[in-house]
Amino acid sequence: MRLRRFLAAGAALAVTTAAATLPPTAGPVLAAATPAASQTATAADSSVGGTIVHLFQWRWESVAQECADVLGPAGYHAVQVSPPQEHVVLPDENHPWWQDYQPVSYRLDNTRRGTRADFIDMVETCRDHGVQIYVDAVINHMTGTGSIGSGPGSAGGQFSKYEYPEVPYSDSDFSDCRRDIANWDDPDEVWHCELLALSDLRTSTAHVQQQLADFLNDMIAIGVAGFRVDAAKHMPPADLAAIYGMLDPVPGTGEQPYIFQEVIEGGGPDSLRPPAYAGLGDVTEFRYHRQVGAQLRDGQLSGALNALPGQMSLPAHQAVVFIDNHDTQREDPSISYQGMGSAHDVAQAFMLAHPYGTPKVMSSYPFTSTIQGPPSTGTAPGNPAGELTAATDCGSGDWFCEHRNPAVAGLVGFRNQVGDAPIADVWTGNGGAAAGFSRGDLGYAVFNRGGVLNGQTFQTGLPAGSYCNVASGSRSDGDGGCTGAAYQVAADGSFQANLGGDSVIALHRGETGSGDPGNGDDPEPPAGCEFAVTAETWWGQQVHVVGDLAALGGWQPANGPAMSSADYPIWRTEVALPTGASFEYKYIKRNPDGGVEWESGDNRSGTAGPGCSFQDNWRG
Ligand code: ARE
Ligand code: CA
Repeated sequence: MRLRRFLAAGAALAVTTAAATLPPTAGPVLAAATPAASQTATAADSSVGGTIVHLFQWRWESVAQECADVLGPAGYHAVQVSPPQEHVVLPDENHPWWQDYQPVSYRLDNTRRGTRADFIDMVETCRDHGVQIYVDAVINHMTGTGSIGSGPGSAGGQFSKYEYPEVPYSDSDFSDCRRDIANWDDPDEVWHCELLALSDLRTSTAHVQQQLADFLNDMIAIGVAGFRVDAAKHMPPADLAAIYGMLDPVPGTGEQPYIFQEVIEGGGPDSLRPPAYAGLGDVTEFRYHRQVGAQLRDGQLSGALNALPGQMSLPAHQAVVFIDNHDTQREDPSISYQGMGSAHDVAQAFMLAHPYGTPKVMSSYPFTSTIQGPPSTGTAPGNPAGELTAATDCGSGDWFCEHRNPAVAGLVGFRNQVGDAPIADVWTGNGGAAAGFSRGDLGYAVFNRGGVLNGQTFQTGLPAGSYCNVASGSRSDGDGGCTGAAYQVAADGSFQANLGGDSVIALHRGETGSGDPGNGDDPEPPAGCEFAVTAETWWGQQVHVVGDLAALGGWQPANGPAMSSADYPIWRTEVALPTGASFEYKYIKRNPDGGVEWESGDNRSGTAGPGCSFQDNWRG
């Protein structure tokens, strides 16, 4: 089934809004944007974009395959890909992922993710499957002072700091302030001094603007439909307006490219805050990660609901929201898939079901050091001498592929189905750890970050019928059935369910199907099993239970449910497991840097059933 998609209207609309606030140099932007804006004007209130997934560090051919196999069918709107231009190569640091953020030239010929031909094939394959490509555009700077001072870059280009003959840029194309930003409250420094010792482009000049526009237009001509503007906060809005004004419309759609800008809200003046950039395109809303993400992590679902939209810095139609991104999951692993396991799925599902902002799903790989490059077959991670492993092989453990998990992928379809229908029937329970809401009369979703809640009644706006739970891997399979659980909505719109720990139930009109709990099409309600282990830890360590069932992380340390230390030294959690299932498990201690300590000895074993409870002592 082809799912309904959103118009990517945010950028076009936002540019028009900028009319009043931009300096005169912004004239061309307006002129270019007016036709697109009028076509989409009716979308003003519903112009939040469709779901973006960040396939962090994936090879181009893996992205293409994923568009065909997973993203198109699931209803993802766009992929954010890692920077595609020639970059520095840092063998002495084992090729960290952040090589890509130090451009050497704007050639797409040879990055560790593939060739220009691979890139073109990706854009076309994804477009054929209804998925757009958004490029992470590094346009504030070139290379930094650090482990490498000169070329060649990944495509063989020569360079030294402030000299990039391939573009070409020379010394005068860089800002005069040749030192790190010291005063982060001073716009002049933030815009014109160096971020992380990276050579800062003089983005106010016609020459630099032309090189940047040529780079972006080269990708637009290939079919790239949008950009994440890296470090946008480090460029004056007027410079960005001039560059955006030089961009071509996207072939095929004729619309201006979708733009969202990375502006991390800090303590500085208004000119450095997200609203100052929102007139030019959408903006990353870091409060979502910091506040809503933290509340979802901490099981405060009602708090997360209450924060939206009032505690955000941007209106919904200008905000790009995310639970974590590639930077935050390294700086603050407590809100990331690696740190939270299945709880992160619940958090991303909540983001997708809620109408605030354009959601960006994170898809990442496990790491033990924050600079570690992507998985490769070489001796060092990300070593371009070895091929990056195929990211589509999600079962290998090299890549998390959290965007494929049913609670995430299923909720992308939910979001497409409910469109801009308003929130209604808000319910909170489980001491605030669970919350649910309707989206008009088109869908209903409920999220639980607390323990098992049996026999709960939920009020929806849905018509009576049998609905598949799209968050548990269930989809209409063409013959009118659900492949997994189904729930029966009564004539008054209510349904009854047992809510597992860290679980999501999402029902919508697009995925109805026969079968209800007990009709044979549906498994028995899950059993809430208690795990308790006495384990001494040092501050910062976190105990998880890991086992061979999916709900126990499938033996992947990063996916095993986290345990609570409220009764330290006894760590506890309750996990919903399939009734009757026999399983094996162990406890692990996870260190803040991602390192894992397994307990010794054989695997433990158990069977899930009513009242199941496992009391253990850590085996050191
Ligand atoms: C690396 C080394 C540096 C070295 C540099 C040059 O780590 O020590 O000086 O190379 O040799 C990424 C990595 C960096 C890496 C860089 C270049 O994260 O570690 O540097 O690539 O290879 C600010 C900016 C924001 C920026 C963050 C990181 O405002 O734009 O800092 N985020 C983007 C990307 C990053 C990327 C870059 C920019 C550079 O998402 O992945 O860096 O292209 C407060 C402030 C924020 C500030 C934040 C810093 O919240 O309000 O404005 O963000 O602190 O944490
Ligand atoms: Ca700058």
